Amino acid sequence: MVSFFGRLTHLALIAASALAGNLFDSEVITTNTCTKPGATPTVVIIDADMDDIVALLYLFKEPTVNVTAVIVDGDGWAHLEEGLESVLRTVEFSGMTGRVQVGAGARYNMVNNATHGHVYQDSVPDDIICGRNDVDSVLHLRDQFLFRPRNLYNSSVPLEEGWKVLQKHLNSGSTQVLSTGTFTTLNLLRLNDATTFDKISNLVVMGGAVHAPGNLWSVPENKVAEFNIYLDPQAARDVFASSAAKKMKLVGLDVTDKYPIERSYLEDLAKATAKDAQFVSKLMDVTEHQCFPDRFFTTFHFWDPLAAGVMVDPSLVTFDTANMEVVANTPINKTVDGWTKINPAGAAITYARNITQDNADRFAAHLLKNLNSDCISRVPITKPAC
Ligand SMILES: [Ca+2]
Repeated sequence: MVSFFGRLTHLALIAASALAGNLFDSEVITTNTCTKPGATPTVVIIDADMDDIVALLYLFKEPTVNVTAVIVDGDGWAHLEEGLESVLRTVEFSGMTGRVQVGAGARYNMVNNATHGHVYQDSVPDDIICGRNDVDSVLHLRDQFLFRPRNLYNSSVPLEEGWKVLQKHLNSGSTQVLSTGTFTTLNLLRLNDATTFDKISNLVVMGGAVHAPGNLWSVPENKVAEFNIYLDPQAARDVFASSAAKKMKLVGLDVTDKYPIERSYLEDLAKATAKDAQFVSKLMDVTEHQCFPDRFFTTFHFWDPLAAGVMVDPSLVTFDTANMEVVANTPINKTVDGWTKINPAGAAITYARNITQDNADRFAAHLLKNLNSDCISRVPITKPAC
């Protein structure tokens, strides 16, 4: 455990690199005209890590996607209430307040729900630099979304339960789902209302490692699992084996590992004029220098934004299909649980197998184009003189 003094040191270190100033020096009226008629209504399920926020900023400016709801699960990289606060602010920052419903997903995965334990969820360290406590506030950059810190979660009406929000939106026509967090909310809907769950027409998931090695750096005995699957492997196992299997496209480490971020890209982000791009530029600056010093370009990837990009344009990647299962043992077996394992007895799952450099460049350009689009206007509120 890190001492309180150590914790302060972490915060100071991160805050020191975030002294680039606020994005706004006054209150603003934000108007989003990005979504075009005919855009596909879509529900997004996230765990409010920093790349989830980048994916949301990208999608809120994507003309072909109409995000109607965002559900935050609290068994991933941010605590539930803090993740919800981050998303509520991101929605406001993007001018989507009143157009996007935010749902309060699960606090615990399927194993921990009854006991309030920490099995699997303890793979996300709380108290290290850029651990859960820092992700909670989007690496302490959240208060720069707007001039003043807000407290939207505590001041808003109670949020509806995540799986019920998913249920409602599937029943009102939003049948495309992007999942960039755990599988808990998806599985809760499957358990509570299989008929509505079956209405999902396109499920794009950032998750899994079919041929690539896993990425559980905090669980060194496990070399095969990817975080989103490992954090609730029982839920993932059951969704993979369900009616959703034939509608699912996995965008996992097999392709995200092949899409490195380049220095020149960060330089282009830093030169961008839209506030959204400037925010992501600051976020990447902190991520590079505080979270992954000396190894950012080999370790950090735009995992969730790429999955969002593949939902927008599936031609970015080549797909393959394999029969697979998600390994989830009782009692748990940390060395293999969460593995998206090829198994002839498993369901046929479509997964992104490869991405060419040309297509990686094409997505990088599209991500920057969206983030730097001027389709969100922010007009300062002029206050009457006293
Ligand atoms: Ca995520």
